[in-house]
Amino acid sequence: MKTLWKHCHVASMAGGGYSIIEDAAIVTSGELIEWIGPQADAPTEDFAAVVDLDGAWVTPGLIDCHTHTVFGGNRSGEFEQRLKGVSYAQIAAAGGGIASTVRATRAASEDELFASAEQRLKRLLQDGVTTVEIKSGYGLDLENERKILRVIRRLGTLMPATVRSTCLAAHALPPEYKDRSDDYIHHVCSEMLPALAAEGLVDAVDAFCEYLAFSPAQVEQVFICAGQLGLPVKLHAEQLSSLAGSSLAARYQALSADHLEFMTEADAMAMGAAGTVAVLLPGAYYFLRETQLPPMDALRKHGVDIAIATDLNPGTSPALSLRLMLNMACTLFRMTPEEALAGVTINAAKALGLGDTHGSLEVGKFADFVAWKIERPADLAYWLGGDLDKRIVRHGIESV
Ligand code: DI6
Ligand code: FE
Repeated sequence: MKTLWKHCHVASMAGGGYSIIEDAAIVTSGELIEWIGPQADAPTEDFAAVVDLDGAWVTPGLIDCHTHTVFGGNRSGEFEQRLKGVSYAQIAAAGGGIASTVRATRAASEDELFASAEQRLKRLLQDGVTTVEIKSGYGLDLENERKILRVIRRLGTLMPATVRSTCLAAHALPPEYKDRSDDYIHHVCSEMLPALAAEGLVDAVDAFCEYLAFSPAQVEQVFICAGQLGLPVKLHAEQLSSLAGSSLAARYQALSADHLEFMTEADAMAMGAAGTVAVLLPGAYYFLRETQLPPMDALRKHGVDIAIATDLNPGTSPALSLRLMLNMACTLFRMTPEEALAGVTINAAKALGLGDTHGSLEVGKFADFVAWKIERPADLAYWLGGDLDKRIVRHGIESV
């Protein structure tokens, strides 16, 4: 079935910039874009449907390429404690932090995890997201990592979104492996990843490379295991310190390295040469009141594609709006609105290995787009949150 979507302006994001088409039209055939260009040049044929977009600005559907959307409980109580002067260390010593989310996630049923994640995912989708990556990482044993990954697959089946799963078993040390991180990494590589990959639950593998998590040597074991399983890798790197995790990620042709506040120019050079995408997470930077900015000049100098994501998680980035991250990326990291929009479209697609099918409005790609009632594309980064008037189309079908 072919549809003509007319009377609009398009920021196609083809090639990484706005790539604007004024007075445009789009022809979709089934799930894909069949034609896009000036409306005056549009094919004239008997379309099954013609939709007047009333002068809206059309962008690719937004892509949130880094989330931890599936988890039990929440940590607003810790947020309040910290604002009353309780330190992270005191909270962790009392069993708070990631450990408390692990306990809540292990205690929750698959249905309970699905129900809570569904509500969070609905907020992201209402904001214009059509593709989302969701990580495991709060189970930290085979049974509970499997439970989270099964929920992620169910969300992809039941929600109007493309959902990609990332196994982040190497997120934190589970209590049963206290002071035995090498043994846990061995368990992740010898038992957990092979089983979860064999069950078709994993699209990519991630790890947390940090002094309070896992070392580059331990991360490298996870990367080698992922390679043996034919799975691409990503990495939480240089969030709190400089361990050259992002250079390690580049050496393994990682899809992305994420956070990156403490990365060096050498890391940026390695990522640029490897084509590893830099995923910046301004929500975590803001929520933690960090002061070390990612090296934007080095990233630009070495041609590193920059993506932006919510990092939706209960501890450091309880963010339910990808559009708000656009504003934070501009206001805090000094990205331009054009760079920021590329960060949640074509570059986010590349960070998920989906650059050939998603992230820009080009013939042959999926017809995932949002028609926004805005003055210009920069409005998407300008307005702080809020629910902009929009029409969302995913795989050629308008969401109701
Ligand atoms: N970096 C983060 O900021 C989160 N995980 C990670 O690797 C923290 C997750 C949490 O605090 O629950
Ligand atoms: Fe994260």
